[in-house]
Amino acid sequence: MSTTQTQQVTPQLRQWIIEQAEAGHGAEAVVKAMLASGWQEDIAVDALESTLRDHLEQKALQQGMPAALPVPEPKLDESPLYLDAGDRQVCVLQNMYNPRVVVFGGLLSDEECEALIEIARPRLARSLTVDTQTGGEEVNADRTSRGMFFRPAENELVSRIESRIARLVNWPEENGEGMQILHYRPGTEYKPHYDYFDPAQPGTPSILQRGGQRVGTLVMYLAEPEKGGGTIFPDVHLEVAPKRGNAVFFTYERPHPSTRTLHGGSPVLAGEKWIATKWLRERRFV
Ligand code: PD2
Ligand code: ZN
Repeated sequence: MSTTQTQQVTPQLRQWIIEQAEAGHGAEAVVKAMLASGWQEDIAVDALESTLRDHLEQKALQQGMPAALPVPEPKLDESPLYLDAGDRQVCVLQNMYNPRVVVFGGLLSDEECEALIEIARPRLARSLTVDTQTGGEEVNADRTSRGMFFRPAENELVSRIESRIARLVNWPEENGEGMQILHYRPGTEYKPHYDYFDPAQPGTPSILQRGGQRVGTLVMYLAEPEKGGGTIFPDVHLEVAPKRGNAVFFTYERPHPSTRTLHGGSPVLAGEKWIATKWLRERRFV
């Protein structure tokens, strides 16, 4: 076949790809076999990725899992060291695919971190979590920090950071919940949890009316403790250091533990930890 013509991916080819994967052949071997049969590389790779993604999704639905949703995604396909976030170049320190976790360096300047803390400080109260029974808010023993929420675009600083985040992770600014600031003193923590809303809980439908599911979380470190206070992902034994100006970003394409996004703020042992959290929804947050 001439390489200028578009090669058509047939149902037979898709079936063959699934059979290869089920027989335990890795992606590289399958693409190599396709190239040897005359397939163009970009078409072979696309066919492999889309076929296996659709196949896995069908299996997930058959097993009763919630459907996968589109998620925010930084542009990391060519492994750049820096990403252009509009008004700032942000460093990519770590990139993990399962769970989907990216650690950013230098997302915020020291001045921005300090200014967020100073504006938030007089407005702090004991942190609440969403009560999934009712959709309201409650004090939770698993979350001993103090916190406050900014309204979306509440001031110039918050608005600037929200635009930067939207550009960094390619997700509409209007889908973001108001930024939350949390302050942890020694002994306080946020025990491991998922950030998505559990579809089985009775309060979830009313929460979802405000913009659908949460699909991503960005935790930005504003002040670093001397010891402790890392963000942990127990399923994969990952701990992200709470370094000022850095941030950990993770996404969850379905509200299900298979995303391996169980995470927590480990106890602060010395010093004070301040973070800003930005949760991203499927749709415009209202
Ligand atoms: O403070 C943290 O590291 C942390 C851990 C888990 C924050 C959140 N979750 C959150 O704000 O959702
Ligand atoms: Zn969380």
